[in-house]
Amino acid sequence: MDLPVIESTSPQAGGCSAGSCGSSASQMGGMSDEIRARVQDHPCYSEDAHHYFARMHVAVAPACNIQCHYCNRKYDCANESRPGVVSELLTPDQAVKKTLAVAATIPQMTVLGIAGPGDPLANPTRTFETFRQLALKAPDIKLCVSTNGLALPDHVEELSKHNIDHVTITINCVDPDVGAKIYPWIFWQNRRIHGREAAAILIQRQQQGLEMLVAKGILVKVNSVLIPGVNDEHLKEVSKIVKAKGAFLHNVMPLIAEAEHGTFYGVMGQRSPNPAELKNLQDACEGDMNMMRHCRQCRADAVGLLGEDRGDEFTMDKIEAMDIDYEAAMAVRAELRAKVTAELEAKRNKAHAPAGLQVVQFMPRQKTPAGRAVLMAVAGKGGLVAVHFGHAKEFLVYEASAAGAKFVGHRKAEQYCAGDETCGDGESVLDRTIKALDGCEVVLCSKIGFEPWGNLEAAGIAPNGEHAMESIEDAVMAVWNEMLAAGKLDAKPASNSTPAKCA
Ligand code: CLF
Ligand code: SF4
Repeated sequence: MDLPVIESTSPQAGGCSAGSCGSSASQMGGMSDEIRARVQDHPCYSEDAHHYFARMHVAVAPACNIQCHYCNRKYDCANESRPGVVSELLTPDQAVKKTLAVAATIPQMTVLGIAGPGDPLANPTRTFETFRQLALKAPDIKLCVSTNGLALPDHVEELSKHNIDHVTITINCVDPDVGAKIYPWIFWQNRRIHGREAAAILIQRQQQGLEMLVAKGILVKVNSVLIPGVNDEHLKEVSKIVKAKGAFLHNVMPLIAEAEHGTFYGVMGQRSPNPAELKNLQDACEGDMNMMRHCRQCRADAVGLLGEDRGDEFTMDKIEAMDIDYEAAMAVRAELRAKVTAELEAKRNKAHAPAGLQVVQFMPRQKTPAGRAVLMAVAGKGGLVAVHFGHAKEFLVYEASAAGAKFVGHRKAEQYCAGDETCGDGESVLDRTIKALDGCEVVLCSKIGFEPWGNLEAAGIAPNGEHAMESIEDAVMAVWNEMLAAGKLDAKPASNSTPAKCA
């Protein structure tokens, strides 16, 4: 079978009601009240929400109907996860019990997703039995699913019946020649199909599924894995096409390829993109599409806020011993939702206040030059500068400029205070953290020790502990305004190896 290459028709057309902007405030500001209500407590669909609300995944879907070169069956689905074995494969009954237990313990948990470890729609009986039970027993939890799309057109009707409002499709290409370099085979209509023909079928099914979901009014997020030299340039075209067809959000994620994972790409030495390459591509796609930049490439059994996995607290043996009062948990969750909704509304109103009201806080009083953009890393939690440098497992990266503070990604780190072991090549945990912050000129944290302070300065990164417990965006802009006033933003950064724009 030879299916045609899909071409972009009208990049600006389509049903996505949101404006094209990656920053959280404008993302939320550009959408209708109806859409806002549907995403404002979903941590993946709303950047604001991910500071407040948690998601969990239940690993009920072991099989897959395709092979991706970045996947090893022993590891979680790379569509929605970082590599790492799924601790426990669950039956639908166990998954429901686990969901109720987590919801009773973590009132911020508002979304239940099925994202592997294989493809949820290649395991429809297990997936839909889980959703069916949860729709009855936990009606206040949003249901979410992630799929490679091959079986999607066969299940759109069923998805809509279970009130599943959010679907993610992983679309890495719209050209079968590119697809043949990513997917060695698919299993479709009872036969294994290889190469370009396989990729063409997969692409056609993904696009058909996307159109069908949009026609049903289901919010579709598209995930794409950025594979340098394979689909990097091509993803701009993917972004235009999925936007034109009505996808709500595009999430470009970096390929994770390590030889020890045993994946084809890992073994063949296919490299992963660096943070600058990822950001540049996200920026290039942003003109046409809402971009998600806060994805943490979760495990298929992740539990908790994005970037904070609490899965170990909810193994089946621990759950069996729990006393679950779900009704009480529902009441607590409803209260929390109302509180956070009010907080987000206030934040949004502040972001969209008339320019004159914002000048004092955000905008420099000088006319021109406005000062260059600066990347700042923040050890943050819950939207605040709240984490000790040595305790940070990740840093949130913001781009500060005259236009405001824009979240552009995150960098993983090891906890420096958990023990500064030096590995074989003489590199310490602190060295690796500093390397991970490449391109950032400032680090904001609640506290920092003497040694890391000195090492960061030596690397050309200014440590800053003066804004502890302040709102991240306010703190970032305060530091940027200080740099502007001190004349530090006229020239290029002094010694840090990568320029501020990550390019
Ligand atoms: Fe899970 Fe995915 Fe639903 Fe979110 S994750 S099924 S949409 S509830 Fe979120 Fe995790 Fe990124 Fe996925 S941060 S990997 S985008
Ligand atoms: Fe692996 Fe997911 Fe690809 Fe299937 S769709 S091969 S589980 S990454």
